[in-house]
Parts: sequence; structure tokens; C-alpha cells
Amino acid sequence: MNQDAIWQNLHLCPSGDIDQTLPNAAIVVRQGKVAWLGPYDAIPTEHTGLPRHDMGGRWVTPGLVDCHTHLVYASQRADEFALRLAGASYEEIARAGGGILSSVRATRAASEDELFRQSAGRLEDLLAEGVSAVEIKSGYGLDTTSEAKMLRVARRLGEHYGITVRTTFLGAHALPPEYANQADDYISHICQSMLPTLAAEGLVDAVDVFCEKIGFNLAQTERVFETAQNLGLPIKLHAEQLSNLGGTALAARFQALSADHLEFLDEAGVAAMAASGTVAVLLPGAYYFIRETQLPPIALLRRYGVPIAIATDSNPGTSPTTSLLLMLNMACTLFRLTVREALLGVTQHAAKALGLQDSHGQLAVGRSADFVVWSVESLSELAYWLGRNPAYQVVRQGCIYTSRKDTV
Ligand code: DI6
Ligand code: FE
Repeated sequence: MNQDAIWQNLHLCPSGDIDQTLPNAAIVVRQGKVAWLGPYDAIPTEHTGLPRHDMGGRWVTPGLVDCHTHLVYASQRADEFALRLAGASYEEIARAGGGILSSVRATRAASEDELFRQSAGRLEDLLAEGVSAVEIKSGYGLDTTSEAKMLRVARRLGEHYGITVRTTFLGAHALPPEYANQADDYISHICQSMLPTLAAEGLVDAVDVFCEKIGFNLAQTERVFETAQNLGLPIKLHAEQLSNLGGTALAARFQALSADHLEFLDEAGVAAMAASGTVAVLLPGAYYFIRETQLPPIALLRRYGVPIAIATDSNPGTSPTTSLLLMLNMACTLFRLTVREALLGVTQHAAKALGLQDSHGQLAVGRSADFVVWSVESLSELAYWLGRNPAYQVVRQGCIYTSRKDTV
């Protein structure tokens, strides 16, 4: 229940930057928003009559943001995982009609309620770790009806759980069987019909393309971007995940919110991102799960000052995870990010990757009271535990969503 109250006795990290923290702090919540935050001793008198929640000196961060997911889909692909363990590559499976297309078959066949039910379970895992905003892509429907179904489910999830969901249209994820060997025709269908229709229904917040040898080429990607631009929709891009096609530089030309994956990104691409203010979204779960060995160019991203975000890429083929905290650990262990970089990557920078930097990723007066109280001795523990959730209390819009006994 939403009740005006003071959360006190906090070790507060309001910006998601672990170099900026405030001991013995308090947050005043009124009508689901942060009415005030600062040192406990300085709570303005007009608030002092409110009920109190004493957090015993625990750490508090803003609600986390998962800025790249394919959370809505039906079934799973554990059989394909077994094939890969036996030696088949992700690309071989995709070319043989498995991979994304097997999720397309299952997602098309599922009713909207069934799709909601399966996806809700995954979303609840994220929420339990303190995620309060999530991006959800379409891309397992690949026809107007099924893409609309996915996007409606994404919207319903946001309403049902009272969280921020940003929907991204990823119709150009794979070639549907109806358009086999006719990629240009499928792109025309997206640009002339599918995307304008879904946008008119208010289902699309951003547009993404899988720009890859097994996805869509640069010219096709550009056509989708032009359509998005004409509709006034921001763009994102799956780029340089398996090879370097130059998609990132193209995305930067369109002032993309983010370019994602980026293992094969070169210096020219990094420079283009820096110039356009595009966020680099790194997805260590996919890197790990497909046993990639090419590391994203972290040193270059740092040198050019490109903001780095971290996300789950939650999807049935290459990143079947529902833990953003596990991604924090992997970003540090696999990509050698610092804990500070990783935490900024799931707060401030993740919000920017969704165009939500003015409302999410930081705690400030007037913003929604979305925060997480952690049972940890230091914030490094958020990246340290391997598959453990130390969230003590998750608060969204001033409501306590989960609260559990301290286990530390
Ligand atoms: N890149 C990915 O890692 C996922 N999609 C994409 O464009 C994989 C999606 C899948 O295999 O189902
Ligand atoms: Fe993805």
C-alpha cells in the first residue's frame, strides 16, 4: 500500500555512483514520490510527523533498470542448448531453422494470456532484485498480429506490476518463414505496414534491428531506421555481436539511444558513438552463454567517454537469465568492469539507454520513489555474489513490494 512515510537510518547512494554516498540518510516519500532526501538530521519539520521505516543502516540504491530484454516469448530452448553442447554453433542452428524461429513458432501459437503468464514469471524474478524499469522487445512474432500480441503483453506487464516498461519493436529480428529468401521484401513490409500500424496503436516506444550476417544488413537496417525516424521513434541497434558490419556507426548517424552487444566494435564505431551520445549496452550473459571469446572494446569505450550500460538480454536462445545482479558479476569478471562502472550500468546509464534519464536511474526529489534496500556491508557485494539476491526491501512508487528477513 502506498503510504507517506520516512525511510531512515540509510546508507544512501542516490545517483547509482558508489563514489557518491551519504551515511545516516533519510528519504521522505509522499504520494509515491521522493519529497525530500538527505542527512537524517536535516529532515524538514513539515515531514517529521510521518510514520518511519528504520532500515538499520542498510545500503540503498535507486531501483535498477534492465535496458535490454526479450522477456516476452513462449516456451524455452533447452534442447538447442544441448545441441550446442554437442558441438553445433548458434549460427548453424539458426541457419537450420531453429534458433529464433523456433521461439517464433511457439510465440505465435501461444494465446495472449499464456504469453503473459510465462513472461510474468520471468519479470517477477527481475523485480525481486529491485528492477523498476525494463525494456521489452518484440521480435518473436514477425507478423503484425503476433508482434502486436507480444507488445500488448509487454504493456500489460507494466500495468499489472506497476513498473515502467519501454517497448521496442524488433520486427527485423529474423526472417519469418513466409519471407524465406526475401529479406528486402520483408523489410518493405515492416516499413510500409507493420511498423506504422503498431506505432499507430501506441505499442512502440523505440525501434531495434538485428544487424548481423544472420540477421539484416546495413542497407536494410537503414530503411527501418528511416521509417522509425519518420514516425518520430527513437532507435536502438543489435550491432557487432558476431561480426563487424558497421551497424554502430549507422546507428550513431541516427542518434541512436544505444548500440548493444558490441563485441566486434572497432575504434571508428566507438568514436561515432561518443559523438552522438549513444550508450553502449553490454550483455555479458549472451557473451557467456554462446561462449564468445572476443571481448567488447572496454578500453576504447572508456577512453572516448561512452556511457556503458549492462543488461540481461533475457532471451531463450543466447541469454536465458532473469538476474540482473548476475550480469553485474559477469560484467566485472568477464569484461573487467569496475564495480562502480557496473552499478552505473544498471542505474544512470541504463536509464539513458532508454531515454529515461530524467525519470529513472537516480533518486531525486520529485522522481518516483523507486529504491532498493540491500542487506550488504558494502555495495561491492551487489556485483560479488554469484546468483544470490541480497535485496532486503524493494520499494516502487513508495510501496513496499518485497521485504524479507535480514540474512546477513
Ligand atoms: N541477439 C541476441 O543475442 C538475441 N537476439 C539478438 O538479436 C538472440 C535471440 C534468440 O536466440 O532467441
Ligand atoms: Fe538482444
